[in-house]
Formats: sequence, C-alpha cells, structure tokens
Amino acid sequence: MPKIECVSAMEILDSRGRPTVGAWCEFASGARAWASIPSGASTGRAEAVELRDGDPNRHGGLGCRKAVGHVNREINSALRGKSFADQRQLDETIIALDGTPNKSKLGANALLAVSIAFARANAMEAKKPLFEHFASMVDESSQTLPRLTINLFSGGKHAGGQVPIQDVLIVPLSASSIDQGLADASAVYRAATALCARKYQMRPLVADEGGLAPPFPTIDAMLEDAVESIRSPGFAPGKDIAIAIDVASSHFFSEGRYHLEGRSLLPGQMIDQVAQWVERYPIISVEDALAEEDWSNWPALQRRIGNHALVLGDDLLCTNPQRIAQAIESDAASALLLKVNQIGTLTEAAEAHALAKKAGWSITISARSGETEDDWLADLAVGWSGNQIKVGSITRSERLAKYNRLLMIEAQTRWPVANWPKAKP
Ligand code: 2PG
Ligand code: MG
Repeated sequence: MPKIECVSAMEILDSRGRPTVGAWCEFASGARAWASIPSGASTGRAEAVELRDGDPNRHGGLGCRKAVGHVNREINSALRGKSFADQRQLDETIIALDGTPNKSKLGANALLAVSIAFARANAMEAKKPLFEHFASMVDESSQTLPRLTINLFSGGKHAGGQVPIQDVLIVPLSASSIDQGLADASAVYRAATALCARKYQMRPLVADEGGLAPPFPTIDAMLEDAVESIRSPGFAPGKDIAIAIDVASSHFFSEGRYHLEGRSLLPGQMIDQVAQWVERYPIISVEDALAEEDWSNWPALQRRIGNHALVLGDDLLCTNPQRIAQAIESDAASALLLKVNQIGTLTEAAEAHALAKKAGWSITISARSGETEDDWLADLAVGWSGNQIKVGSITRSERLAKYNRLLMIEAQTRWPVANWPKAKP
C-alpha cells in the first residue's frame, strides 16, 4: 500500500476562463499525479457544492483559493504519511473530514481533485493505464468503448439562450470504432458549418462546448437543420447517425409550467411536445425533458417515450445514489448521466454507477460545459464501461483531449464500441 507523501492544489483556469482546482497527489515511492476538475453552467440544485471565494474583486467571485487552501491545509494534514487500502478508504476519509451532506465545508472541487489525483497516482504506482485502474473500482467491465454522443448545436445556458433547449447531439450509430465515429461526426459538423453560413450568415463561431449556435428561429428549425446536416454528407438519419437532445428543462420551468417559445406548458403538454419531437426526428436519447423538481411527471414521460428513446436524467439525478434509488423505485428514467463532480468523490460516483447498472439502465459518462485539458474522463468512461460518452463537440482542445485519449485507448485495446442499448419497454 503506497504511503501519501503529500497532497497539494493550485487554482487554474477552465475552458471558459473561470477558476477551477487542480491537485497533485505524491506517494513516498515517488509516484506523483495531477488531476484537474471541470465545472458546470447548467447545474442541478442537488449537486455537491463547488466552493467559490465570493470575492467580487477577483474573477467575479468565482476564485477557488479557499478550496485550494483546504487541500493544502486540512486535507493534506489528514492524509500525509498515511496509506489507504483503496479508493473507498481515501474517499471516506476526506468525506468525513468535510462532514457536511453536500461538501460545502471543504468544497466538492477540493475533494474531487484529490480523489482523482489519488486514483491516478495509484495507476502510476501499479504501472497500469488509468482506465484499467478505474475498472478495478467497479464490479463489471465489458471491454467495450463508449458510443460517442457529440454536440452539434448548442443553446440554453451554453449559448446565451438563443434557443431554449441546450444540446442537439449526433450519435454515430453505424460506426464500429471511435476513429470512424469521429470521422463521421466531423463530416456532419462540416456540413452544419456550411448550413449555418448559408442559412444564418454565421461564421463558424462556437459555444461553450464547441457546438454551433446560430440564431435558430425555433426548436424545430434546430432539429431540422441537424437532420439536414446528417443527410447532406450522405448518412441515413436514425440509421447511420441519430440525434440525442439535452432539453435542460429545469432552466425554463417555474411555478409548475414549462415556458417554451412563448408558450406556457403544463407537464402533460411538455410530455406531448417531447413525444412529438421523438416521433418527428430520429431522436434516440432525451436528457432532462422534465425539470429536476418535477418528479411526479417523470414516470409518465418514461411510459410515453421509453420505447423509442433513452430517458436520461442529469439535473434530476445529480449522480446522487439517493436520487437514483428514488428514480429507479418510481420508474422515472432509463438512463443515468454520470458526472463525477456532481457528487464529489469517485467512490460515491461508483455507487451511483452500480445502482444504475443493477437496474438495467444505460450510463452516459459526461464532461461539464467548463472543462480543462485533463483527459481522465475518457479513461473513466472506458474503465466503468459507460454505454455512451458525452464530451461536447469535436472542436476546442478541452473536448479533443478526451476524444484523442479515447483514440489512444482504442489503439491500445482494439475493443469494439458498445452497441446502442435496447429501449426499455
Ligand atoms: C449538461 C452539461 C454538459 P453543464 O447539462 O449535460 O452538457 O452541462 O456542465 O453546464 O451542466
Ligand atoms: Mg444536461
């Protein structure tokens, strides 16, 4: 069991130019690993607390010096000189040190940076690739690579709200490798760039996750433009390349109604609207079609579209084992969007993963809209046998770091890409 020499952290900037936390974990043996942490914009209310300094004179209050200080002082004092049998022991120690239900004392950003740096130092120590080390934390490993879901068009909080729904993603279904999936996605992206220039006189400027964000007049126009971009390089929509959407509807839900394109929809009407999109377009996965607090209507959504598309919970579930258990119990969804920083340690995220797998759900391992150049997410998606991965678009280096790491893992393992999961009846 390697002994921790010290852990330390520093503040760095993410892909939006906002501060985030990176941490080193150093073993007495000399193994020394770094990990940096992403940050969301369309965050769920039940997410663990990302500790920010709140000083308006520095980074608009978003500084992370407090979280960094917690790693350098409290966490380092608790860990240095000690050995931990496994990830669980380490994570339980830092969770107890924080002592709050939502990690508001030390900050989930402080805890997660240490949690992942420790995992990486262990992989180094064992001379294993990180994905193999991640695989040893969960029960099963199917030796597949995750199916890509790639951002094409952005809206909502990632693109200044020019259209209310947040992501239209393309899913290369006929591609049997990551390499082919990226090539197919790139052909569609190029077609979409030309479409945006032609229809919207828009230069190829990109949103937070690298997606194109022209001023679509309506949501339907956004979806039709996605289908046209799939078709124009010669792909069959729904067969070669399908569509996934993140409605991110918590952000236009208030007082029991969904405020969408000038309409004020009751939950039943919102479900009708989503069902119409699923019928009309080749959509195979719908994330956050209903709001995070609209629990009572999710089961009806699942019954209505579950045969045709994954009902994927992001803000609803927040990678939180208690919320996932509640959703399984009420049959509110069929898929988990897993974002480690929503819960704050690898061990708790692994519990979320185990619950979802046991229920027969599909799992999408997801990045955040604010990312760094770190690529651990690709290893996590492979090691934890994610059915899908959601990293954003195929532009912007913080996204490409993950895709390029997947290409390396593919070259090393030659594992096939996971099949699209069968719809849950
Ligand atoms: C989401 C994510 C990633 P954010 O809503 O799924 O697209 O966005 O990181 O802003 O929560
Ligand atoms: Mg989402």
